[in-house]
Amino acid sequence: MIRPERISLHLVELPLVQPFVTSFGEERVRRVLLVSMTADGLIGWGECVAGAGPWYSAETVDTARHVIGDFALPLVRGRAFDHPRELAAVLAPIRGHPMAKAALEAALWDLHAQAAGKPLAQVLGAVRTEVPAGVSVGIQPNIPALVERVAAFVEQGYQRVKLKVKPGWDVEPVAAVRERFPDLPLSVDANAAYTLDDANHLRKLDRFDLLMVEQPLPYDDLVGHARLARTLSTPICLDESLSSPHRAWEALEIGACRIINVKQGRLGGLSAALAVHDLAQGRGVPLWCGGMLETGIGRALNVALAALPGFTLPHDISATDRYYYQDLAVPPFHLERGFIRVPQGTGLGVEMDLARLHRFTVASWAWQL
Ligand code: OSB
Ligand code: MG
Repeated sequence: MIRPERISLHLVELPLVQPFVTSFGEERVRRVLLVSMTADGLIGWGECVAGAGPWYSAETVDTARHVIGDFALPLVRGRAFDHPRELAAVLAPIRGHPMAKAALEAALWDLHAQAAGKPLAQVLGAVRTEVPAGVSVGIQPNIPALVERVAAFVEQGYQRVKLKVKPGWDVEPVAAVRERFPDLPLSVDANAAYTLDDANHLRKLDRFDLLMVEQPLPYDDLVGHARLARTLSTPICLDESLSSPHRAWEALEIGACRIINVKQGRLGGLSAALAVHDLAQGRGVPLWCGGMLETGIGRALNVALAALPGFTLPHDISATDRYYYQDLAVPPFHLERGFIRVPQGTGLGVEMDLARLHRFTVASWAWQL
């Protein structure tokens, strides 16, 4: 039984090693909200994956703070939880805001696993001790710079490279990387930058033997993806469109995707991610764990999730030094022969470095429950 006693939010600004450019914008500093929850002498940590602006999805760091502080907290106050999966029902009166909800649920899972004296991965049902690492490469200033970046990641041992694409930065950069690395497991992610009118253009990607094309069309266009899927030989993977387990079910039912990018934040929490895992496993749909430039707290949670049996493709889970000079959590995640090791300590299995948290925090809030 977990009875949360105190919840704090920490707004942090952590400089990225490299600017990260996608079809929806450029990020140089990860502005990120962390949640700590205390119960019975333990501290659980959760990371909210919302971005600084509403570009990936409608949520932002500030909407998450508002929804957690003003609406979720009153619903949680005075409650005790036998299991973290109970939280979703408590927060159900709040429409939307999956990332805000997921951050609270994450802290509860950390507490739950710590109280059980087990690693989170084991509590979730992990079957792996390490997970295959992929890397997501942002849009670069020019093609030689891209090929050089990809070469450096391949050299480090990443098992799959995902290239961010957008109209005007697609066929040529992909062709250049494919020419240099004929056998590299390669995918592209458009972050919703195309429409169905671009179907003929997108078909040009079929010649590069890509593992998948991720979220080519707008987030709310499942039918468009199903139509596009009928004209592409490259499998479609959905990210932004899959905002809940039910949405994932709909997408599979109508043939809008053949592969699923699982992000617990986008889906509304780890319990929702587990539901998608079971749905996909039952249908033989391959899964991989996406990323949102998490700090070590969110990364530890993703690594634990990716250790489940249904996760069979390399993830957007990279080594800490690919994102941050100094992470908030210790120890950092390293690449070992192209894999990231699943933490074996209790709970998340990483420790928040409180001095660093303090150094990078720009605002904080706390509530006694
Ligand atoms: O679409 O997968 C995405 C980062 C921020 C927002 C959306 C996405 C991404 C990435 C980075 O691709 C994945 C990572 O954390 O390594
Ligand atoms: Mg994506």
